[in-house]
Amino acid sequence: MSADASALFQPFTLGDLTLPNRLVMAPLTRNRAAEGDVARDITATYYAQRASAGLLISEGSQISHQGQGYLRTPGIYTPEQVAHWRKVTDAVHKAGGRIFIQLWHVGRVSHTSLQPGGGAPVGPSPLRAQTKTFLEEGFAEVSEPRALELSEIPGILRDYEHAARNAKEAGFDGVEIHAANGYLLDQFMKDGSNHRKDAYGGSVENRARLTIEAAEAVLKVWDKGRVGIRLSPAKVNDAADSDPQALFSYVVEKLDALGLGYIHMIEGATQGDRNAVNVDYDGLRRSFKGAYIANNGYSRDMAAEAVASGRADLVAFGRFFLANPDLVERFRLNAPLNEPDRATFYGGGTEGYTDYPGLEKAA
Ligand code: 8OZ
Repeated sequence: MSADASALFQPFTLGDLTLPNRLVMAPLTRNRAAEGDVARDITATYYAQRASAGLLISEGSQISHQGQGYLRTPGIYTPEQVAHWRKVTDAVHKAGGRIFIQLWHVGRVSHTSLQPGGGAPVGPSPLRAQTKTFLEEGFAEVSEPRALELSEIPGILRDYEHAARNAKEAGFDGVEIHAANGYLLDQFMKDGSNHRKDAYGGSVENRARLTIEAAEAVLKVWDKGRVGIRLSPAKVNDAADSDPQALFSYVVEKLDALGLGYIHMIEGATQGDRNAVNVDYDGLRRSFKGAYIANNGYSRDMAAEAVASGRADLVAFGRFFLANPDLVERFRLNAPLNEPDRATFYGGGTEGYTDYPGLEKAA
């Protein structure tokens, strides 16, 4: 017998939005954008199929050409990208859903072939990430980055603001700032990847500065209830911090002072061990007055327990939503789930994207 999961189907008030249930679709990179890094029509279908989620969070979408690190990820910095995203948000709204866009700058996790003018990717320090990216030829080592000049930082903040404005024009319901998983903002926050000696390096306050300023840039455009942020205190690749508890206690306190709508917490190692690093997530949650979205390896019953006990307001699911467009209904019925097909996660077309069957078809 499974646990009572009724807590997952109670509505939740996020700022001025009413979410019909506690299930969030996590941001998922799918590498299916068309020429110009615009969302395709199949992407509108894909998100609309999943519109019964309490909230959809889009795949990471680069805020600038420089912010791109993988082939065929969508952008949110050109008029064409805005126009194509508009088709996605219209389809989701028509299907009764709500969708936030995830604003992404990869920082050093990129390749010269994806960068403007074939230049080096940028990061806090000239330290190469121990990770791979995805190019036309398949997986490849990321390129050696160069350290951002202090004088370049205002331009990056303008890119966040510009992308946030575009997101509004594209019809999104809000934005999520990607400050997790070893990308630009996470690289600045963690002392393993940030060796700077200026106002953006050294102390916790300095390392957190870019993340807080990016949030402030987005808040020039959006009401605070419509802005969330994704964090991953645990080690991801080599963007690790020597004291994640101290770092993220400070970061969450500052985000709380800004009044953001939610923090979206990857508990433990991304796509890995939930207990990878000893971080007091409950403590971080308690120091934040907005909503708490829990993520990473939750089952239906774990999610129900987390929401019923008040440990989380919402729970985000990646692979379950990827493979089950009607995940909400399946959880309600405690029905079996489709298995995600790893071979079609990154790149391709409709296969493994819009062709996962709903319950009645599967039956
Ligand atoms: C998988 C492949 C490429 C990018 C993340 C945006 O980890 C990603 C990502 C995941 O946040």
